[in-house]
Amino acid sequence: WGTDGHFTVCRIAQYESNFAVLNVLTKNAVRFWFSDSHLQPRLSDAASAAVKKLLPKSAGDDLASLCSWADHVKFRYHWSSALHFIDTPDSLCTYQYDRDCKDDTGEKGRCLEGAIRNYTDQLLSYAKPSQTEYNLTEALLFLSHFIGDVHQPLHVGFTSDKGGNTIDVHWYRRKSVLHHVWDTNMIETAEERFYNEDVEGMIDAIQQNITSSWSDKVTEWETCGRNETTCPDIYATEGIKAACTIAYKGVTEDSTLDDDYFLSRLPEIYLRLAQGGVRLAATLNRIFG
Ligand code: DCM
Ligand code: DCM
Ligand code: DCM
Ligand code: ZN
Ligand code: ZN
Repeated sequence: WGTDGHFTVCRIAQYESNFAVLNVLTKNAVRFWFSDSHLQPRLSDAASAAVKKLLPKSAGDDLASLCSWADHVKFRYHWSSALHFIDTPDSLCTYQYDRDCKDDTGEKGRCLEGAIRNYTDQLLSYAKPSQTEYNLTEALLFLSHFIGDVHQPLHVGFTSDKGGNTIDVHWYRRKSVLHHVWDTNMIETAEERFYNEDVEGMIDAIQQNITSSWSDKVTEWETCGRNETTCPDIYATEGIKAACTIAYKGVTEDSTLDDDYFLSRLPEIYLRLAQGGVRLAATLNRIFG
């Protein structure tokens, strides 16, 4: 995702409604009156406290403000650029860790799933700080970013087109590539058309969906297997399926993508941003217990 996609995923994960803030202020009195589930924050008290403790002061307790940090350090930390995606075999539309999770030199585990597992493990050492050799602030920022990226369908795309990066298209009248359409163009066009150019309006709309039409699915999104802290294999498998049936579908070199494509694919963008936010929160809750 581009900046606004990552911003949205982290904002959904760290969502604190005004009522939730009021809850903390007045403890249980208000909690009793406004106990509807959609007014509850998604992070547990322990996870919320850990996130605030790990964030640098400059972030003002706002995880979303640093959700794109991992993209800004790709050059400083050159080794990290291979961790933002997974390449799967052309046209197969499946993902297998053993087969696919490697970088372009063939080194195993160097992909999105490996990165999510690695930074999840690092953060599990938060409980015993004297023993940890890791920078847990960076681990939190990497994990929050990568759980976002694994929900961008074309970050689990085909190998030969680099997840749609080599597929030239027109986004309305502007030149783009299919990957960028999904990272950025569709989100920005939605903000311009429906939300007065404001990412917050789009986030509100997605939050509304989570608590209404998707409310019966949220528990399933949050669930991992027994004893699992996070489930990047599930998220990546969903990603390549959505890439095949929705993102790549009907697109060829030099396609013009406009209202037909935008309006039919936008619901998938909202769904994946919602799942990313809900699962980031669920993962952090399991990590910080
Ligand atoms: N922000 C963002 N995208 C926007 C608007 C805001 O990423 N379209 C981020 C930038 C700041 C934070 O939200 O980190 C607060 O923004 P503001 O000062 O505009 O409220
Ligand atoms: N940001 C954004 N859109 C905006 C303002 C900010 O995407 N309108 C992003 C850029 C930075 C992050 O938010 O990566 C932090 O912004 P700030 O420095 O405003 O806190
Ligand atoms: N990307 C991808 N699959 C690849 C290569 C890159 O999904 N095989 C992603 C990472 C960035 C974007 O595409 O979000 C552009 O990558 P880069 O800046 O490395 O060209
Ligand atoms: Zn991308
Ligand atoms: Zn990324």
